[in-house]
Amino acid sequence: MSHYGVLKLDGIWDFAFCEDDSKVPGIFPAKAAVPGCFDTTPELWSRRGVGYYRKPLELSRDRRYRLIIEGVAHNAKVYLDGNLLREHHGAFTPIEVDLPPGLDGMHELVISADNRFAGLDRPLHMTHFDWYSYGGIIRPVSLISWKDALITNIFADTRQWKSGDVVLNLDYLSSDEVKELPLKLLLDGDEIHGSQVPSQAARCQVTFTIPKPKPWSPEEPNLYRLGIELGDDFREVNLGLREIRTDGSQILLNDKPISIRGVNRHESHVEFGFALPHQSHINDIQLMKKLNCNFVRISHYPPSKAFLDLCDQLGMLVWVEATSWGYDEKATADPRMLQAQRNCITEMIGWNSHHPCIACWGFFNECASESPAARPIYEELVGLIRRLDPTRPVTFASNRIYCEEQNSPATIQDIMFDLVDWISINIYPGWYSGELDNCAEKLAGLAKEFKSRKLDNKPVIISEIGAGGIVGFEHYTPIRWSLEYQCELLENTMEYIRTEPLFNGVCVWQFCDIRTSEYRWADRPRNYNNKGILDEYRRPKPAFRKVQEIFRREW
Ligand code: ADA
Repeated sequence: MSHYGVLKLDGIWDFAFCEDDSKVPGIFPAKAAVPGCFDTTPELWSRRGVGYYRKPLELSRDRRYRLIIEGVAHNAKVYLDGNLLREHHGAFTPIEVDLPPGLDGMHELVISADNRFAGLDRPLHMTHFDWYSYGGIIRPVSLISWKDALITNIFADTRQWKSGDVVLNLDYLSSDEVKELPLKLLLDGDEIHGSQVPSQAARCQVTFTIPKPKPWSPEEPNLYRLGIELGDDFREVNLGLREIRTDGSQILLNDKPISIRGVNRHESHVEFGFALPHQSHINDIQLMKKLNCNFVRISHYPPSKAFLDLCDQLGMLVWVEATSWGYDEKATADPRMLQAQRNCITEMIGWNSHHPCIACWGFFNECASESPAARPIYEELVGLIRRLDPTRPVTFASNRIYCEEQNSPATIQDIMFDLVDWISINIYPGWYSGELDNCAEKLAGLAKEFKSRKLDNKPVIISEIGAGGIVGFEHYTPIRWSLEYQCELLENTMEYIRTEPLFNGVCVWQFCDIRTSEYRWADRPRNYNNKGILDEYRRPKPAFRKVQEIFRREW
């Protein structure tokens, strides 16, 4: 996606680290990478505090400027010449800042990245989350300059994929001086539409038809390059013709039932924290392809644009979810939470919805979905997601379902399943409780309970299942934490899921080992979540081959 007049600001910035954010430092004695995580560097390893990043900007009085910072972990403040322009909470959605008009010459941009915890005052960044919350400017930064028009959002509805009819919605800004803006659309370089749109409307809708349409799917990721020229702005995005919907108990992609063969992936790397280089995104997708996956769930926050662009291009369906993890009833119902979730969802959908690879929107991973008090919040957030994007299914991963306990039947306590398009279950039979040799039986108890409660009238997927396996720990009998145990548990559970008609697929927990929160040392050896089928450097464990082989079977 490119604008005319984009200046990429990535590279090496001046840097200063402070314990708090009481004042912007006068001296920047160090250097830091943008994108990057300051707390993965040897000097600031694991430090919590505020990283200040400085960069000179050259501005011209006859242009307007929008700064796009694609992600700052976790609280950001943006200053120009010492004046605070914007604060933002939440690491994984972009911060868009319009610079004051009329500025000329050299100016000083400072962005602070604060990785300290503040309880529910910063609900998208909490100590109990099961991942390490790195700090820094974690995603690219660019400065867009414009005069007549600036395209701010693009959303293509391709539900009429068969006929090739596309409904394109554009949001834009424009200068007061122009009344009408010329709009031109290019498909793979050829002009397919030309019109004038009123400049003050800030929004327009255009329909066009693609001749001899070729649908997009993970197996055949046919893409068109859609160029949009509005006034003096130009953007190019991936356009893929596809529809994903549910019908009864099936998930349909372009009218064909699909089974989900997926993994859960954190956008995290032992060396780079959240700031993965493009190479790492490509490697991860290639590894998923080798695993015979058609789906990846991005746990538990929106991914970077670079990753989604690659999933569009290489063919991978993606579950994108708003930042959340295991909030209890009190936290779920807190007004600060609601506001933070609204912002995160709005930014997540506005920024990402044009990607054909996105299969569904998720929210509230393992939160209080058994609680009547939380019901209005679930309703509001589902409503918001559907308003912002009526074209994609909505789901959340629930763990308010139990089947693992010894000698007790499966129980379903979740009361929110009616709100979503498909039901997603996180469950760990044979790991947190239960045994290796009865984990399939436990899942069978769960399937029975779903059917008897008539919850089988919509699709059901297992959104997480897995076991820890520590590299180097091999044992002649499969005992917990051994690589053999991990392999056998995945074989037993996945084979059951594959053959039980209730289930529409599975996402293995998880793609690779990740460093976890410093507060989770007691139940997480090495301070890692070790359930990866690859280790944190993406070296395969025996479970990788096992999953690869199971996903090769018929689903
Ligand atoms: C949960 C959670 C994951 C991870 C997993 C585990 O299901 O959604 O983020 O913490 O448990 O490893 O226990």
